[in-house]
Amino acid sequence: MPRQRLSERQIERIQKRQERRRQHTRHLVADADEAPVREGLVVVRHGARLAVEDVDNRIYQCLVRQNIGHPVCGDRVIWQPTGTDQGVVSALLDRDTVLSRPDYSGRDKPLAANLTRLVVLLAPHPRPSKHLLDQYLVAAELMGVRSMLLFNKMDLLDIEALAAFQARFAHYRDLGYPSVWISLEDGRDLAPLAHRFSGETSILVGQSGAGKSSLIKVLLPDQQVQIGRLSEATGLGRHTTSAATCYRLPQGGRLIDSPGVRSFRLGAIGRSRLQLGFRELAPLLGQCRFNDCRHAQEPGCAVKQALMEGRVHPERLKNFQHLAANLTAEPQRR
Ligand SMILES: Nc1nc2c(ncn2[C@@H]2O[C@H](COP(=O)(O)OP(=O)(O)O)[C@@H](O)[C@H]2O)c(=O)[nH]1
Ligand SMILES: [Mg+2]
Ligand SMILES: [Zn+2]
Repeated sequence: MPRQRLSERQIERIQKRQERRRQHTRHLVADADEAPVREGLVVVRHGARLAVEDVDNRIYQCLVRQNIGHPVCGDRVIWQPTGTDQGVVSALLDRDTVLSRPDYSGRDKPLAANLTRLVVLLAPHPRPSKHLLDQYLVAAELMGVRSMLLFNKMDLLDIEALAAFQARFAHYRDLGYPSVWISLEDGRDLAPLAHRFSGETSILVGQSGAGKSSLIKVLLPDQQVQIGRLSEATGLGRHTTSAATCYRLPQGGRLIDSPGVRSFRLGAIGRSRLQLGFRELAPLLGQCRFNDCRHAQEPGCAVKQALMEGRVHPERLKNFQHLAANLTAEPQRR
């Protein structure tokens, strides 16, 4: 914030500009009242503006009516055209799923909607963080979306290192998380991969440098065309797609690149919800002798029992405990 006081003339100028903007929006919204309503898909959100894809595949730059919520990439909306390439969004349709994360003030902010699959990218470099991996998996479990682990850059490992790396993550496959090992560099095992994405709306998440953008490039031969179409529609430059962006796959289905999810963390969930997000711990919820069992030293702990019997992997329990210790305050029960 600048310390300097604004002069009266400056204030007047700013007010005039704001009024012009309001008039402009009112004008657009009034025009929209005449036009027939249509359904569309939000491809990307830039500030207050949305790029909306119509049923005829055209992209429209849309403003959003007030008080309809916060449409994001992947949302289905009702909108009306106001010009050749412009429109106004008047309603946000119900979401099947939504991935959110807390903003700077701790409030949940939606990132992408109507996902059917969460794809976590991992690679030998950057060093994988299993805390981050488990947070993604918890988020997916809690929103009811299937997830998948995609291990990239296998070209960097020799046979022994590959075996060791696979062993480190074997318990995820045992938990039922599909795990796929690829190299975008040498094109290893890519063909069956494209198949897995067809008909799904998948979001790519993972540490920066794991290969998300590289994967998008490989799976979308016309990515540059799609980006061009988008930047035209949004009026923004070609390389400004820093928000979650929904691409169309040639074989059907959608792929969402999510630069913003790099620093993902779970929102204000309570301990029980966190436990429900660990699929092997979920059935043990309420099974301990004490209601408020922390699964530490308590007698009659179902989780410790499962750990001893090998039904729970020690590393997953460690990550659970770590995440549980760092939870924000338990939200009020409804
Ligand atoms: N050796 C190797 N490098 C890769 C592979 N896939 C991607 N990279 C490189 O890893 C770096 C980060 O990739 P990028 O797609 O930008 O990662 P993002 O941050 O997740 O989007 C780039 O320099 C890529 O060329 C791979 O399979 N093998
Ligand atoms: Mg990237
Ligand atoms: Zn317990």
